[in-house]
Amino acid sequence: MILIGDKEFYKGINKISYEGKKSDNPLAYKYYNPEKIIAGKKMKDHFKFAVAYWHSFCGLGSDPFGPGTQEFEWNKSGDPIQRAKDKADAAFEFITKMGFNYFCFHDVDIIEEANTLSETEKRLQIIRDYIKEKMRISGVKVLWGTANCFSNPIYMNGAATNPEFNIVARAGAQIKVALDTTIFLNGENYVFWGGREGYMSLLNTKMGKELDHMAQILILARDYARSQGFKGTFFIEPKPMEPMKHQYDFDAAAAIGFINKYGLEKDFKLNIEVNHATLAQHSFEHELAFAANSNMLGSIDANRGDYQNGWDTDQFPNNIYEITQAMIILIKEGGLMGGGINFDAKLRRNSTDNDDIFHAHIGGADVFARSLIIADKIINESNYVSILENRYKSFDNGLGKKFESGELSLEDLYEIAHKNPDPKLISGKQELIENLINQYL
Ligand code: XUL
Ligand code: CO
Repeated sequence: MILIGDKEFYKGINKISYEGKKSDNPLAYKYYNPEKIIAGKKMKDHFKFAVAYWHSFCGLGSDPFGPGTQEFEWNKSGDPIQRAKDKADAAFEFITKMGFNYFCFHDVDIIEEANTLSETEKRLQIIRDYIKEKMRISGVKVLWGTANCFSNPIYMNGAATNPEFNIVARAGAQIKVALDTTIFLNGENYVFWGGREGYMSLLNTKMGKELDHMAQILILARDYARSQGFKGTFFIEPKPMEPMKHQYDFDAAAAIGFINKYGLEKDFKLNIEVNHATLAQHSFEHELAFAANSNMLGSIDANRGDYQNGWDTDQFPNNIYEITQAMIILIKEGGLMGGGINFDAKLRRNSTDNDDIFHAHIGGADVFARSLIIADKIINESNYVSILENRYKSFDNGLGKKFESGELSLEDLYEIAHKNPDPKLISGKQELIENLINQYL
């Protein structure tokens, strides 16, 4: 098997390389230089950029008002197995032309679901062999795998949280096969996004029971995967709504509360997605900081939302201000715990040329690279870190330090407050810091 055979899908597009910011070649990286070292690590190791199989090779661009607009060459065969192989050919051609090392997939992205569970499993066993060989030749790896337990109409009332046991069992079966597939492909991590794990109306919902069931499925999945030798991390991907009105993994705070309540904290971290954060009325950096503070910053689904509407538009990232703030957190945290940057983003419905998907990913990679460089400068060359440290310096020694280490009682605070009846008001310097960040953009 050769990687790009007679069927070259992205004709006329060569491997994308780094040409620097003076280049006017739209099919070149201006900032993403995989081997360049920033903050002690190669760029490619900071990011571990991954292509999302579902958006880039499956999604045809349909919306509630009309069908898809993409005409993928790899969708033409009448045989589902051949279609899946052609799709894998296109995927590996694209990923290697981008110079990326990873992809992420749902079970039903790499092969179309058949009419029965067992037929789908048979199909998966064929395509996983085919994909594994392509991985071997190209060196491309799986950042994470997952089960799509939300598209099939059988999950309309939920998967793990379905009120009917037989459907919960079906979700369990599907997750088992998705884990088998991920492990077979040496997947580094495994994701749970609970698209239908939530409810439309509380009137027909026993919330506590559903949460217990969701945890039970995660426990079973973890124990099974570990028994099969899986060493990677499990990620929960929070999202507040869409498709359900209320989703249980609303945001990082809710997911962390859930993980801790059910004792899953050793095996589970978070996969934070930009547009999910903004749907939850948070900023991306808020969600990253919240996850990081609980030692749960596992991975990132990179995209962006739209400031003028309230749904998951999954646009490619292009907001340098937003991503710079994220990169400040990433550098300070020393990176992601096992994960990487997965472009969970899709082209607009009217972006239908062969090269559009390249422009989209080049732009995304360059925004992350440029933001990383800026964040590193802000941390090392500006006085940003010292301004922040200085704000909390009253806890570095003396009574503040004693408070932090639990040596003061509430009565002690009472005494201290009475000895200092007039504490100084200290400016937060927000505008100064905002200007400082802008100076480096
Ligand atoms: C949905 C979403 C999913 C997950 C994987 O909004 O982000 O694609 O990333 O199921
Ligand atoms: Co996602």
